[in-house]
Amino acid sequence: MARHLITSAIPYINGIKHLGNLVGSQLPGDLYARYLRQRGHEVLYLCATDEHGTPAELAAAKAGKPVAEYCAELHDVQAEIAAGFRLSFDHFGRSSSPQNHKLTQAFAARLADMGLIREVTEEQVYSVADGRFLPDRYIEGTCPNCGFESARGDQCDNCTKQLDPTDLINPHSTISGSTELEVRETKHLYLRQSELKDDLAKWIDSKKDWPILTTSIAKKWLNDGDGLQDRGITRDLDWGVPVQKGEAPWPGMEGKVFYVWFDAPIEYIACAQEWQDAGKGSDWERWWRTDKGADDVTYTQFMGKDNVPFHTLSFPATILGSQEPWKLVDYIKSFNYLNYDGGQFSTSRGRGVFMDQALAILPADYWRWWLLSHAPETSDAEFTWANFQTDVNKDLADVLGNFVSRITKFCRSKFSEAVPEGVAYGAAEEKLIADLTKRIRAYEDHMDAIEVRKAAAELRAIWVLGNEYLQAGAPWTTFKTDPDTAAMQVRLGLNLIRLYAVLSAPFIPDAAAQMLDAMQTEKADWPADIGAALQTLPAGHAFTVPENLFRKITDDERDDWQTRFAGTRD
Ligand code: B3M
Ligand code: ZN
Repeated sequence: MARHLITSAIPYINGIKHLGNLVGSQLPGDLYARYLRQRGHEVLYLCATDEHGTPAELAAAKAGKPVAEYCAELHDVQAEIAAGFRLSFDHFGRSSSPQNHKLTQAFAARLADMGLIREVTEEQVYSVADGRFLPDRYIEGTCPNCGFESARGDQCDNCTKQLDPTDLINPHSTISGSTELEVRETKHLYLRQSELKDDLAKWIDSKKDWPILTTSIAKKWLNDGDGLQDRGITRDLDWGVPVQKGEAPWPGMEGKVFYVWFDAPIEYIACAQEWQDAGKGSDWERWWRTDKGADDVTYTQFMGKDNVPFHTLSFPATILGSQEPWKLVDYIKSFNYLNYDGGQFSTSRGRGVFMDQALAILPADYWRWWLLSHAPETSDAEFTWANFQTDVNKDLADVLGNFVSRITKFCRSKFSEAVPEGVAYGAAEEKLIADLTKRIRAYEDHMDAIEVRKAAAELRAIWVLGNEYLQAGAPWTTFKTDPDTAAMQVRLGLNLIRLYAVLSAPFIPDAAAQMLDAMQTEKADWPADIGAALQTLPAGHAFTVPENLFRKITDDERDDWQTRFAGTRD
């Protein structure tokens, strides 16, 4: 029994995430958490909404709501959708929580005490009418490059040129529309990451087992120099964690907040406090403080590749710089991108399938299975409706669903809705048990190594073994001449359904629960001895025939969905 802390990158609050976001962080985190719990480990699986920063403010403004209200609402929306996908977070927190405010301010104070924060005076655009400094994207004007009239202070959306606010022609504030803008001096806090470069390099070098995707990004940023420049950790925004030195004011920093990427990873820790404060657990420090027992914890993070620099360099810099006994991550599982039908998912253009839409058209398991079995691990992957239809129909309906339905229906019609006895398992069954054992051990190895696609392929192969056994044993034929052997084959098949439920639960939890339910058993312990596992349901044990475990996706549905999700949501 080991203890596992697991976090998935915390999704931005500004809207519902698409399937590409889901498969790169939350879904594989959930897969791993479910698997480890089933194996008997103690797991704390945390996620939250990432609620600060300009995107949150902008989205709230667009929705015409105060930002706090907007975030509270969207948090609940995201929590409900996560539940719909059966994401088994022990807590789904909020980076805007009081716990995170306090902890973020405490980290900043500590880093300042360690001499790792310096104050930098910068020039920034100030809006007299709004009475505030404006972040780059709150300034719009005409692009000096292409003449586009709504170019933002950081970039022109028309010609993609990176801009400085002072490059814009006729700049104005997007808050008030005012053109009364001045360049004024303002102070910001910088985290002296460069001081920590050697410590970080040593730490990253010690991680021999990390995925290449993770270490290659980490090392690129570490060695290019870019990644480890001192980093501004404050912003001129209203919404965020107010810049304070712990509980004390920070002179000169009035009205500023911490940069969203400073407080967001700290939420991984604060989330454990929220979990405890919500009455869901106790002793959060046991998970996070190496002086309070977290030495025994294995900590695994899940994220898309764009988040890797922040988790391999920035957040570890916060932790290492504090010289306090916080738990550092042990393993970072990162993912490439999932593309959508010949292009990219696009939140702004509503291109692709978003989490709420996915659940509205099919149950969570269909998505979970397809997404996980096509997880973009070694390269980017692509979602196409044709592939989704083919694979879901084949794997879930033809292979797993068909196996369950054939055995249960055959038993009901030829015997009864109870496990028949028949003869003892013979040579064919021993062979099947040996094949299953080999594959199940390989499946465990892939799951332990978080090789998601390989694990899915192995699970599929485990399902196929059952169908091959049935095909070869053909109980419907055997029954005519040797009903006792047919009965034994069916007994094995029914036990195999139970075993499949146990093994498949991390991928398709609802179908697995339905299968266990149909087999009228709660015996779901992970199989040690496969032969013994296939004797779990004794002769006479009652079961029911599960209705519609999986249905097939029709060609009409496929075509309809393809058109429906091609773009421009709303
Ligand atoms: N919210 C980016 C993202 O959702 C960011 C992750 C924060 S993890 C601390 O991709
Ligand atoms: Zn332009």
